[in-house]
Amino acid sequence: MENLQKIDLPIARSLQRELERQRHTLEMIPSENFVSLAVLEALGSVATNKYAEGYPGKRYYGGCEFIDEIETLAIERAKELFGANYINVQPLSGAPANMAAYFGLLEPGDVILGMDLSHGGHLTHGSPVTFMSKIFDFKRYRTTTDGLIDYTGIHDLAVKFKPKMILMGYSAYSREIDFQKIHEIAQEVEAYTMADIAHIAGLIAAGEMNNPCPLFDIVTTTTHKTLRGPRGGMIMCKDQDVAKRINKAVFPGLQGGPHENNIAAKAVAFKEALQPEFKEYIKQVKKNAKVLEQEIKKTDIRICFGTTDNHLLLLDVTPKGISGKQAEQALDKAGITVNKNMIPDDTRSPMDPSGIRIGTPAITTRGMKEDEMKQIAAWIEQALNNYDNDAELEKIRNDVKELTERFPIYPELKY
Ligand code: DSN
Repeated sequence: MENLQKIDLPIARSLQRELERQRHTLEMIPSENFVSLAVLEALGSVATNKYAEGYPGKRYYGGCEFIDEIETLAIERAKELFGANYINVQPLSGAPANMAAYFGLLEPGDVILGMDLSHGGHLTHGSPVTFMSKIFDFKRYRTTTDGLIDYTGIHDLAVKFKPKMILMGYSAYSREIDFQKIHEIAQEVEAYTMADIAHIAGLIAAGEMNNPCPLFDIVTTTTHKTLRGPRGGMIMCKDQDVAKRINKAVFPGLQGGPHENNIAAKAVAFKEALQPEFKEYIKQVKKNAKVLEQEIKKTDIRICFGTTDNHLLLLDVTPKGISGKQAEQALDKAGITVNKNMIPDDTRSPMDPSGIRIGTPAITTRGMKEDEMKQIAAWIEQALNNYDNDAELEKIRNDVKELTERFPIYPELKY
């Protein structure tokens, strides 16, 4: 990266420090991952120079013949990966993808059923702090005390409010989803079905979780979490008329020129996800999450929703006498990166909630397996027990560093 060094040393230095941080800490935020060098190369490619408003074969700019090849490959590979009929790979990320879904199919004021934020829903699923909540009328459903999605509650809300859309898919929920049940409820009340599979897209692509694509009208996702691609979004549709409305909503409704370097990187990631090695990777992601669960169950930390069926765990750390923020800070000092998170019906604030969210996608990409998970769970327990003891946290940080050196990432890179 000599050019970067020559032109902009401060940025090169910050990038190098970020690279070192990624190398020497345990990245356990469940929505993060490490892309391959091939994905990075496509992201940093000349495709970033090209405007290509429109869709393959129907652009508003000349010179799009090779960009069309790239976008078409991304679409075809994603179709194969998810068994979806129609795909739009242009959304810039998950929130714009969800916005396009709402605007594509609904009118302002229409009712949408979405999961409550503290029960694992996403901000864009109707949190009152979002613009979308001012435009559409979100009714929020919850999980039961057993930690399962309250399907009966959803049915009751659907009959009562006659929503135009029922929305599944979560950011902090660790259980399997019964898409068939929701499909049936939606048919009864004549609502569109939408799934936001951002967190679990990689697990679905690998056949390790239920796939909504054959059943649901519309499926949105990001491409950078368990799917291990570049930061971006995507929308999948079952029927052509819905797909046409979605395409119009994405462009020209919400976005201008698509980021074609990003779309090239998505295509590369989809190709990688179609390989048998990716299925093995996802199986290990799940196994690792289970081992963490088994180890954490031996402590006084409470596992929300009872168990994990996917790549993440939502943990209530208040039995330790600390908040999620304190836990996040202590773990940061110990070299373990997580995020503070609300737990169901949290009585604390989002900036200082009761829980933390941990996940295995990134540490599994490094090659870590069951033995490392046992060690990591022990470090988490030790760090939370010593949240105010900097010397103890520093000791763990040194041990973490040693472990990460046995599982190197990006050895070829230097900024
Ligand atoms: N912000 C993402 C996450 O961390 O789960 C969801 O979009």
